[in-house]
Amino acid sequence: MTTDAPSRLEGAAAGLVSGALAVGVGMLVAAITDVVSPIDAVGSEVIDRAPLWLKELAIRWFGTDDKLALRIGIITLLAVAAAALGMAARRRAWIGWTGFGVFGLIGALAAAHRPGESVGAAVPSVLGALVGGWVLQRALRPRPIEVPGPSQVPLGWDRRRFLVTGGATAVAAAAAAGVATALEGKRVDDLREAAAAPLPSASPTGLVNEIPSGATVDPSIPFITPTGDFYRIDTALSFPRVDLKKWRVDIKGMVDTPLSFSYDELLAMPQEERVVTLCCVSNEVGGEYVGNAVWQGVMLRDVLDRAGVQPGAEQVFSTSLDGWTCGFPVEAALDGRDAMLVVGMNGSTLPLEHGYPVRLVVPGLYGYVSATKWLEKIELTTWDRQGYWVPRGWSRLGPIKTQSRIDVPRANAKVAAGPQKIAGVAWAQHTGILSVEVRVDDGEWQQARLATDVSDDAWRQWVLDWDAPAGEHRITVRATDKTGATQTEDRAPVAPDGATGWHAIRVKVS
Ligand SMILES: Nc1nc2c(c(=O)[nH]1)N[C@H]1C(S)=C(S)[C@@H](COP(=O)(O)O)O[C@H]1N2
Ligand SMILES: [Mo]
Repeated sequence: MTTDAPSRLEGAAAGLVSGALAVGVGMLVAAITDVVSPIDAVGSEVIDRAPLWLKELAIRWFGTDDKLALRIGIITLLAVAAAALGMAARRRAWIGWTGFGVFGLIGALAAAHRPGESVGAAVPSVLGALVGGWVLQRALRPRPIEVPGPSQVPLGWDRRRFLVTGGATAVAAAAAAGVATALEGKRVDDLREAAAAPLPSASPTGLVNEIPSGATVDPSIPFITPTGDFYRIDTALSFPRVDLKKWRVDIKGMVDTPLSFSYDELLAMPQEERVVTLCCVSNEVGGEYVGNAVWQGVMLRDVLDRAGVQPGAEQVFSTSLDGWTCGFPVEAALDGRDAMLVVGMNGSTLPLEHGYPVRLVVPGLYGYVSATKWLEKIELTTWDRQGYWVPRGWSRLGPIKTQSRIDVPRANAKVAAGPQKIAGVAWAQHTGILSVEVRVDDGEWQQARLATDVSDDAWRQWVLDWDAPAGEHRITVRATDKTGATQTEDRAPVAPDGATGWHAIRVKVS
C-alpha cells in the first residue's frame, strides 16, 4: 500500500512516537550515566524560575501534588509540540530537525545547569534529540519501494512499513522509559537502604522512649508525629545524588578556621537529642504543615565555636546538595537555642525525604529560612546573600508565629450530645506555650487543660471537657505564649512571613 505522502494525522503520529523515543532515550542515558534526567532538569528549572503568581496558582490548584502536575504539564507540552513538528516535517524535514534540536538544547542546558551536575549531564538530551530527529525524518521520508516483480515504483511512501516502524518506535520508547524508571527507582532504593543503617547512640534508649505520657491528652493526636506522617515540603523533583563516601559538610565564610566534616566524623561527635516542632511558613491557620519529632545530631553552636565566627558575620547561610539555599541570623545559632546538624529523626537515621544524610533544624524559625535538607555547606556571611525564597517574595526573617489548632473533634464532624472533649495542639517554638483558651459560639473563653510541658521548642497539647448541647456550634481556639502575648485574631495570609488568626471549626451535635 503506497501513497505519495503521509497524511497530517500520520505526520502527527510520527512526531509523537519520535518525541517519545527522544524522551525515553534521554531518560535511559541519564539513568545509566547517573545524571539528572532531562525532564526533571527542565522541571527543576521551571520551579526555580517560575514567577510568584504561577507558584501560588500551582499550590492553590494542586497543593502538594504540584510536582506531579508539573511533570504532566511538561510531558503534555512536549507531546503537543512533537505532534505539530511531525505534521510540519512532512514537507520540510528541516523543521523536524530544528524542533528536536531546540528541545534537546533546552534539556541539555537545563541539565548542565543543575547544581551538582556538569556538562556530562547535557549528553542524554543531545542523544535523545538526535535519535528522535533521525527517526522522525526517516519515518516521513519517501523511499524506493520494493514490489514483487521486475518493475520498481521509483519513490513513494510506504504506509504499511510506517505502521510497523511507528509501532516499533513506540515500543522502544516505552521500554527505554521503563528501564530508566526502574534504574532511578533502584538508585532511590539504594539511598533508602543506606539511610536505613542504624545510627550510633540513637534511641531505643534515647529521648524517643522517654517522652512523658502526660505530653498526650488524647490517643488520636500523637505528641511525636510518626515519621511517615510528617509533612514534606521542598522544591526537589528527584532526590539529590548523595554519595556518602564523598559527602562532606563545609563550614566556611567569615570564620577563623574553615571546617569540613565527613558523615562518620559527624557521627563520632557527641550526639544529642531534642524534641523540636518544625513548621512551614506556608501552613495555613489550622493546617497540616507542622510536625513534632525527636531530632538527633550535633549542636550547631559547638561547630561554630570551633570554627570561630568572625565579627561582622550576620547570617548563617546554608546550601543543599540540590542547590536550595536559606539563611538565618547568626544570633539564632549562638543565643543558646538548640540549632542542630541533624542525622537522626525519631530514633532512626534521617530519612531521604527529610534530608538524609544531614539537615539543619533551628527551633523557632520556619523551615524556609533554616531547615536545609541534604545539607552541603554552611557559610557565615552578611545579609547580602539571599536564600532561595527571599527574592521570591518571602520575608528575610522567619520567626515562627504562635499558633493553635483544634484536632478533636474534626472540622464539620457530627458528635453526640453530652460529654465531649475538645483537644488539639499549640506551638510557640522557643518561647513556649503558657495557656490555651477555647470558646464555643459566642460564649466565654475557657481555659483548656495543658499537657505536660516537654520543651519550649515543641508543641503542647491541650484539652477541654465540653458538655455538648444539640445544634450547630462553632469552636475557636487561641494560645498565649510564655511572654504573655496572645495570638492575634487578625487574619494574615501565609506570605510573606506566616499566617495569623484563630483556628475555628464547626461541628454538628445531635
Ligand atoms: N534542600 C531543601 N531543604 C529544604 C527545603 C527545600 O525546598 N529544599 N524546604 C524547606 C522548607 S520550606 C521546610 S518547611 C522544611 C520542611 O522539612 P520537611 O520536609 O522535613 O518537613 O524543609 C526546608 N528545607
Ligand atoms: Mo516551608
